[in-house]
Amino acid sequence: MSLLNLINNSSISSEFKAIAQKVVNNIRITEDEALLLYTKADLSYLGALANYVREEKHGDNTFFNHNFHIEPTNICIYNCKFCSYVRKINQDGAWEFSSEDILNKVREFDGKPVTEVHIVGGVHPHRDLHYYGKIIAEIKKIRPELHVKAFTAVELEFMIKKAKLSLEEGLKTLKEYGLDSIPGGGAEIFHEDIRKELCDEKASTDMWLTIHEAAHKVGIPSNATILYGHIEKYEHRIDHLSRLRNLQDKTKGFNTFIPLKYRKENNSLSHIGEVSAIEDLKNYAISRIFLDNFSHIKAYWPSIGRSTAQLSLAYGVDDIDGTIDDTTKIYSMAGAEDSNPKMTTNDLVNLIKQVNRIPIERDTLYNIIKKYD
Ligand code: V47
Ligand code: SF4
Repeated sequence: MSLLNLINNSSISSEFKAIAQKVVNNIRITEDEALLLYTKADLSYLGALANYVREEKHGDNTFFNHNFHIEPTNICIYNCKFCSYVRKINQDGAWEFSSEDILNKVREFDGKPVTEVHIVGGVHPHRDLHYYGKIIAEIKKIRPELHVKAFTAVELEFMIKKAKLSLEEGLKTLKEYGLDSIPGGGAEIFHEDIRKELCDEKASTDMWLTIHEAAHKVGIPSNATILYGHIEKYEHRIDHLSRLRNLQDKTKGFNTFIPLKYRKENNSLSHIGEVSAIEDLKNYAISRIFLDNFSHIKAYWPSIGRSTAQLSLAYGVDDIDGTIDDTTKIYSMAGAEDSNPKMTTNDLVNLIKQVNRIPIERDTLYNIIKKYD
């Protein structure tokens, strides 16, 4: 259904017509309206509205990149309840790669057309900013043009503090070592009541937002995430979106928003189960409608599976991340569909073309590398 039909459709209530009217007129929706969307709107209505916003911003263009992940360690001082990945030093299943192991992982991609390395891991008690900074500098020597997107705000807070620098000094120093951007992890849920329940020990909401604001100030762009589908309520998701929308108004430093569905295997929240694919689509759509100042909404396919990622392209999503090349364990350990997440360029292009969208290979900052039409 087109958006105009939707607005004129007599079976749609006046409150939903008013929201659609606002979206068409480029007027931002309120938190109360977002709550109405979460609690009362049909999925078909949400899809039409989110797709309108997506097509106004990007037409049929659908982005992906050639990337790989390095997870230097799963040793972490924290104990987030949703985490399936964390281990303590000497515990079974713990790993830590040496600097040389990490550099060898980069060398494995010699001659392959990757444009980005995504580096995140646990918060290791003995590693500071200079340890990781020097590794980034070595990566840049091996492959100067490779974009280094590294370290969640949670890792950054710890490594900067350990090096006894202020946030701004720490971020500037990492930039000098070669850090190009910051991924969106560690955001989880900003609402303090829920954050306290899930991950009380690690960087607070204010710290996460302060680090991203400071990064934007020193010229380091970043991403943002939400971890949804566990103990939070819709009000908490809206509060999260609202805090991100406010910061983006201030800095314009976020590239993309990535909703991450809670996956239940091998962690201490397993008993609560997972939300449905319908809930995933609804959440993508409302994120797209609410975050009017974010250019991109990304469905990270290793976290939700290829089918839902493909469906999400009709619910506001315009980006499905990258080839990954079987280099991340965060989601396979938490029970996601792909135990060895990896897609070839052909797989990604076909997945996008099958739903009549135009695949675009991008770099991390959304410069177009190749259009597959
Ligand atoms: O912060 C951990 C999440 C995040 C589980 O910026 C879980 O481009 C679901 O942030 N179920 C790290 N999620 C991954 C991340 C990310 C991924 C892809 C792209 C980008 C980007 C960022 O993973 C953590 C946490 O929110 N996570 N455990 C779990 N059981
Ligand atoms: Fe550590 Fe990150 Fe797992 Fe939390 S989510 S325990 S910070 S690795």
